Parts: sequence; C-alpha cells; structure tokens
Amino acid sequence: MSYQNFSNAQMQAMDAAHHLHPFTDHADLRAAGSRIITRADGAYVYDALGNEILDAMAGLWCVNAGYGRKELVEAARAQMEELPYYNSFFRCTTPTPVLLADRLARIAPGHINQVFYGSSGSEANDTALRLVRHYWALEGKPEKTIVISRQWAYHGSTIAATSLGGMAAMHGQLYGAVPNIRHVMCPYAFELAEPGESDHDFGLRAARTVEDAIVEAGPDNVAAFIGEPIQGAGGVKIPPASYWPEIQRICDKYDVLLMLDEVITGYGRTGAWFAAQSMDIRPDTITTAKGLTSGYQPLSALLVGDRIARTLVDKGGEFFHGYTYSGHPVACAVALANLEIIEREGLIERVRDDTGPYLGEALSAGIGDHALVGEVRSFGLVAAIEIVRDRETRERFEPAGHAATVIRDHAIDNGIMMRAVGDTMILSPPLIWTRQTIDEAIDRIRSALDAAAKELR
Ligand code: PXG
Repeated sequence: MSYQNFSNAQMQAMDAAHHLHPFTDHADLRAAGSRIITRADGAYVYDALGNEILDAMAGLWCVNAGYGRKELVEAARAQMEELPYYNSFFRCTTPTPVLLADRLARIAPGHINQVFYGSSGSEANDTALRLVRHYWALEGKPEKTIVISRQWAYHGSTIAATSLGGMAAMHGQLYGAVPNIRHVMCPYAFELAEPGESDHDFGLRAARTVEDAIVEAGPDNVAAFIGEPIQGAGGVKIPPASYWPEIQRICDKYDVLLMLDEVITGYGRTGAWFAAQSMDIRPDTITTAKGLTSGYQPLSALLVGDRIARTLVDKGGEFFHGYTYSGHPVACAVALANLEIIEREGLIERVRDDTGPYLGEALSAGIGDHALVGEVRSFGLVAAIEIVRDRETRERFEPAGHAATVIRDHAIDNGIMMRAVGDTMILSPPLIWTRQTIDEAIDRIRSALDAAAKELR
C-alpha cells in the first residue's frame, strides 16, 4: 500500500487518530497537524505538500552522509537477500558485525578495540552504565557505583539513559530514577561564566565541579564520569578548550572511568572520526549511534576500551546483557558501506579543513551582528545561535523559549530546518554540505531572523 494513495490531510488525520509521537504535546500537535516528510535527496527533504527544505539538522543529528545514497540501499538489499537476520548469541554471529567491529577498532583511538552493539544510543548508554559498574564489581570494588553526569546532558530516553541525562523536565516524569547518579554544572560559558571570567578559567571551574562531586561522594564510591564532548540536545554547549584536559586529569587522579557519549559527535561531525581524537580525550567507553549508519538503519556501537574489555573477558564469566538486534546483519552492512562513503569522499577532512572553519566564519559574518543574536559558536559541523532581546545585557525574550520557536517556524517557512532548544537555535547538518550550501543556509537563517524580529518587537 503506497502513501501516494492518501492526501496530506488524510495522513494527518490518521496520524492524529493513532500515532503517539516522541517528545510531543499531542493536543498541540493535533490542533496544528503534522508535517509529513515524504522524500529526500542530498541535503534537502521534501514534505507531502511538495515544499523543499534544506535540512540543517541531518534528520536528527544523524544523516551524516546525506540523503539518497544508493550504495546504502544496495548494501541493505544485498544483505537482506542473503541473510536478513541471525543473532550473535549462543556462540554464533554473522559476517557484517564482525567486519564492522574490526573496522571500528581501526578508526577508534588506539586503546579502544572492542564493540558491543545495540539499536539506539539509549540502549548503548544502558549497556555502558551496566558495564562500568560491572567492571568495578569484577575488580573487587563493588562500592564504586556512582556516576557523575551534568545538567543539560542528553543520554537518551530509556529509564537508565534519562537518569544519566540532566534534563529536568525528563526527570520530572521519571517516577524513580536509577540510583547513584549525580549531576554537576555544565560548561556553558554564555550563561554561566562570571562577568570578566576568561573562557579558560570558566572551563577549569566547570571541570572542578566534577572533582568536588567525586571528593564529596568519596572516590572509592565513584565508578565513572559521563559526558558528551559537546552537549548536543542540551543546546550545543561547546566547552572551553581547558575543560576536557581538566576532566581527564581529575578522572585519572581519582581512578574514575571516563564515559564519552559521542552519539552526536561521532563519525566525522567534529572533523575527526571521534571528538575524542579532535579534543584529545582518552575515554574508557565511547557511546556511538546515529552517524554510524547515517540514520539509514537503527544501530548503536558502544566502543569499549582495553582496560574494561580485559577485565570483562578475563574475569567476567558471562555478561548477562544483550538485545535481539545486537549486531543486526543488515544494520551492520549499511554501517560498513556508510563508513566507506565517509572515508572515500574525505568528508571528515572536509569538515576539519574546509566546511567546519567556514561555517564558523560564515555564521559570524552573516548573522553575528543581527539584533536578535547574542552569540554564534560552532565546532566542526555543529553550531548554535543564542537568541537575545538585548545584545549588550544578553537579556532574553519572555516567556523562555518562545522567541526561538518563532524563529524556528520562520526558518521552516524560509526553507531551512533548524531546531530550537530553549532560546538557542542549533544546526547539525549533513557532512556533505559545501561552502555554497552554508551560504544558502545563512541567507535563509538571516531571512528567518528578520521576519521573527518584526513579529517579536
Ligand atoms: N546520547 C546522545 C548524546 C544523544 O544525542 C542519545 C544518546 C540517545 O540516542 P537514541 O538513539 O536512543 O535516541 C542521543 C539522542 C533532540 C534529540 O531533540 C536528540 C536525540 C534524540 C532525540 C531528540 O535534539 N539524541
């Protein structure tokens, strides 16, 4: 049955009648009607009404290789034909998760050589949490269970991933968090730096809240620190350069494991395979998903460092954990083809040497002086625009979040899909964007800001 037999209005009616969406106020959605995206090509998506929209969010931070990749379709088709599914339990596996594990071990930092698969970032973080606590139990330190995380962290939406995350609204609906997870401040200089405090000093101060939390809990009780190299869904909060080296020092000093969540930053977004490499961080685990398949299939890979893997293999016995789709052969086939595209087309080098730096320059030159813009910041191909009522005082519009939503709606009307987080606009485009695509994006954003300014004043 093809959707083409149905009008946009008919699909909206069925959607409203039967479909509960993620992170959605359903009364609000049903009054407005869903935007139904029907197809995509390259950097653009198209809705059921025929509108063309430049997708500055790469789907949901994931379509790194862009849309319309026939190679990925062919990889899935061929794998489905030969072997659509078999499991990796009971001393079995299939070829593609094996080849992918080998590939991932070669692109990951040198001390990371093992992979545990799931289907989503949330699942991978659930695995990571169990694994770090299990590691300490196997090492004879079962009291090391506390995990330090940060406000505004996003680690997914299962109960464990929400507990790890630092989203107050999500915690409000958790009805019982996973115990022994503590949250400290995030390195968000735009709002949290003191007047006159340098970026460098602010980065150190933010990192030292982790040290304070470890000391307060007692280092013998702390299993790990978890963090996104750049907090994505929390508003593209890019830490000062002093932050991660200080976190590394603190974790090393107190023998606390370092869990890096690279679900957004992995697979090229920061101009390296992983932000661990672009920011010189030495994690014990790296959570990855999204860009691993460019979103063409659901797949996550928890990359596990040698320290944890050695203990798990040598002392662990059976690890009672895994998913039906751990190492799904079709998803892994698509990931292999996707990594090949990223490598062959030099997308990572392009972000590092060309489009990443250019995005930063173009944002500053194109909208940095706009009356609604308090700051633009970027790292590789991820960026944020802070929306303010007053550029000098950084006063925000009331109510919180309203201005950014107005801008988001104008952005879509102007043919660019961006996301609003609180009063921050964020961009995380496909890595296939060129300088020309960036120029086109900035033009559309500027028009949206102009239209929003008229409405907001
Ligand atoms: N970690 C990070 C850093 C993420 O960004 C997850 C884990 C969870 O992945 P799954 O595959 O379980 O969704 C994510 C997901 C948003 C938004 O509104 C961001 C995500 C998911 C949904 C919405 O920006 N990131």
